[in-house]
Amino acid sequence: MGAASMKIHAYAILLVEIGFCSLAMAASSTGPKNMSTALLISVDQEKIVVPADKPFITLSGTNASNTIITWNETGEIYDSPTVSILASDFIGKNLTIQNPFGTRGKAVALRVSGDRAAFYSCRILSYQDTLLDDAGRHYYSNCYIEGGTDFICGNAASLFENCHLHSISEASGAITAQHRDSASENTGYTFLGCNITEAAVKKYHFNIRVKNVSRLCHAKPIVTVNGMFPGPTIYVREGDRVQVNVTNYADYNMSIHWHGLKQFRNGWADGPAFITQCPIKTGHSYTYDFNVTGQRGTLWWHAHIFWLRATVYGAIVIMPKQGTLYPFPQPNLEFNLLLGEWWNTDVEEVVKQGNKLGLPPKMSDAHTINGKPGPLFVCSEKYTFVIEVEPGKTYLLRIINAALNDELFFAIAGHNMTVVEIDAVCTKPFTTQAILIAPGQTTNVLIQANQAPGRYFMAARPFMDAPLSIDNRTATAILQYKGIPDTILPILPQLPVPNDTAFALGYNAKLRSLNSPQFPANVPLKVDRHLFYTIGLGINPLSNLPEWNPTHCFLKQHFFCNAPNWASSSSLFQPKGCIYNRLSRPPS
Ligand SMILES: *[C@@H]1O[C@H](CO)[C@@H](O)[C@H](O)[C@H]1NC(C)=O
Ligand SMILES: *[C@@H]1O[C@H](CO)[C@@H](O)[C@H](O)[C@H]1NC(C)=O
Ligand SMILES: *[C@@H]1O[C@H](CO)[C@@H](O)[C@H](O)[C@H]1NC(C)=O
Ligand SMILES: *[C@@H]1O[C@H](CO)[C@@H](O)[C@H](O)[C@H]1NC(C)=O
Ligand SMILES: *[C@@H]1O[C@H](CO)[C@@H](O)[C@H](O)[C@H]1NC(C)=O
Ligand SMILES: *[C@@H]1O[C@H](CO)[C@@H](O)[C@H](O)[C@H]1NC(C)=O
Ligand SMILES: *[C@@H]1O[C@H](CO)[C@@H](O)[C@H](O)[C@H]1NC(C)=O
Ligand SMILES: *[C@@H]1O[C@H](CO)[C@@H](O)[C@H](O)[C@H]1NC(C)=O
Ligand SMILES: *[C@@H]1O[C@H](CO)[C@@H](O)[C@H](O)[C@H]1NC(C)=O
Ligand SMILES: *[C@@H]1O[C@H](CO)[C@@H](O)[C@H](O)[C@H]1NC(C)=O
Ligand SMILES: *[C@@H]1O[C@H](CO)[C@@H](O)[C@H](O)[C@H]1NC(C)=O
Ligand SMILES: CC(=O)N[C@H]1CO[C@H](CO)[C@@H](O)[C@@H]1O
Repeated sequence: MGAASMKIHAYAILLVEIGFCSLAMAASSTGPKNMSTALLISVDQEKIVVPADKPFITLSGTNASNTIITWNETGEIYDSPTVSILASDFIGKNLTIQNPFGTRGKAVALRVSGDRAAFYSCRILSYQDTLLDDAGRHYYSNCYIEGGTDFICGNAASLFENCHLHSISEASGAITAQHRDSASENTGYTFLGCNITEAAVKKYHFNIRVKNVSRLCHAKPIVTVNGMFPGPTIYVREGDRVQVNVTNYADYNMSIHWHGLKQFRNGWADGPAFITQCPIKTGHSYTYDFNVTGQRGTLWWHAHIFWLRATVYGAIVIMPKQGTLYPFPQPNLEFNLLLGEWWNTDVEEVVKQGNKLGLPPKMSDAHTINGKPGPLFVCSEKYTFVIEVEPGKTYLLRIINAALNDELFFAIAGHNMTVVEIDAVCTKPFTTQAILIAPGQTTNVLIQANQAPGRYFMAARPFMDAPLSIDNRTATAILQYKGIPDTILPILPQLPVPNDTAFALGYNAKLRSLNSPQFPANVPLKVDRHLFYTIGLGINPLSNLPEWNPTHCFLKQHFFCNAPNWASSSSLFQPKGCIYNRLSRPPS
């Protein structure tokens, strides 16, 4: 029978024989008018339509696991359904209805457009627009509905009771897309006692592309992932497997590092170019494949070659395992805040220039919050990042320091923060007016929208207590209470002064792992072997090493000292008798 679609022509006892394509329909003209129960055993390669003039039909399988109606088609939502119910008073029982087309387009499995339809113990499977719950009043009981995006859509008025909604989204696809036009329409979806679960394999596509971006009145081409700056967020759950297919369309060879993620016996997915892998050449792809094991919280990813991480970075959000709550008050909503740095000129040129002179690279032209410097900078007002909050609610901010070099203070005017997690490790919560965050570090804080509704600046500025010039201007974003007009001037927070060493030490001293029964700090207590390392950092000219012979300071280059012979603690910057190894030789 193949491509033919099957219409139900009469009140019928529908007898579907076991086996492919053999479909016998016994019309029962003598059967009771309102009762038409089909015993459906298996339908493969058939589309089923119950037309509008055939109400009171029941399709019933013995067991949804082996009563499968399947049809593979993509296209407009009214064309592709495997099963279309246009009649009223339809009942479906113990059926699997699926459209296996996959991820690349709309593919409806079940369309329900008749009034008073009910489905019991059914499985409805596809990816996009799985269940077109189109029009009428419907009831779904104990059904399993699977899809990737908008997988329950339409404008019906439906009750889903004790159903299981399973997302197989490859990124962050919506479960429902109810599309009533106005709030006065009496349609909508109600979910009662339903579960939501998601696939354990999360797939992402990262396309490395060059894009022109403008900040501080300067436009320049930057390297991005999927044209986004910052790049896309990786959402996973603890225990998930992640596959990120990185395809490089830029003129740089490239690799991506999953910062802070534990790669147990899986070094080839870690990302540092020339260390665990060859960089991905222009025009090539590489799929990073890793499991998220024993970690939950915020981490991030970034390019791991040259200085491309200046623009190639994004957040990794690891949710706790299904059914597990955060070990702190559940936030109403959460936001990612990625702190970064912007140079008006090409970042690779900045590094090359610095190396040529034996100097640290030229300082950045601005710090940024989610790629934006904020309205205290030229040409930046309309690009400011804003989060909208509602009074009385709790928010989780996932703060990531993606700046290349600077430790940053961060604060929100009028609002305290409760630190609950650092680098995907839960901490003993403490409240603070400002945080300090090192490059590469992440910090999760809770905030309460408990102040007079208004607009408040969130601000970041470096901490630097050595006599070095740094980009010390303040990047800002705005925390805005709902309904407050954009014309209200925000209030700036009081950040610690740039050389506030006391604040920095005091803040770091407060960091303690949560160490609860649920999130224990599993520190090995038995030491097998003691190792003693010292690390020195030289800022003085080293005349005995002529190959470098720098006349300026060395800070920001790395020197390891493997024969410790410190004269005294006061000579912190003058380790004597050491052998220096330059770790990060700049690309020549
Ligand atoms: C058929 O169903 C309709 C609507 O529920 C009802 O009014 C009618 O009495 C039923 N007829 C029979 C024969 O059951
Ligand atoms: C349904 O069918 C599946 C697969 O054949 C079988 O494993 C399961 O036990 C059946 N369930 C019931 C309740 O018969
Ligand atoms: C569905 O059809 C598409 C072509 O339209 C094909 O690429 C795909 O492999 C088919 N999927 C299955 C599961 O048959
Ligand atoms: C929801 O999940 C719980 C716990 O995993 C399970 O006991 C329950 O049967 C599930 N309910 C549905 C409707 O899937
Ligand atoms: C960026 O802008 C320059 C000059 O306007 C243009 O030549 C170039 O093609 C643009 N690049 C991209 C990737 O859009
Ligand atoms: C990764 O994506 C590229 C470009 O879309 C594709 O050619 C390649 O087959 C993909 N690799 C894998 C392993 O899916
Ligand atoms: C990329 O790597 C290849 C060899 O692996 C090299 O030939 C090429 O010059 C590199 N491209 C850039 C832009 O560095
Ligand atoms: C991830 O876990 C799955 C399931 O346990 C396993 O099959 C796979 O090999 C693991 N992958 C890696 C990269 O460890
Ligand atoms: C913030 O914390 C400080 C110190 O604990 C406290 O004095 C202040 O009242 C708090 N402010 C708000 C808005 O909760
Ligand atoms: C910021 O740095 C400049 C020099 O780069 C210095 O003149 C200025 O005083 C600094 N501002 C603050 C607040 O430290
Ligand atoms: C911090 O900087 C200010 C000037 O910017 C200076 O007056 C003060 O002495 C510095 N404090 C410390 C502890 O270095
Ligand atoms: C085998 C199976 O899943 N049977 C189900 C058929 O549907 C009824 C509800 O209508 C369930 O109670 C059965 O468990």
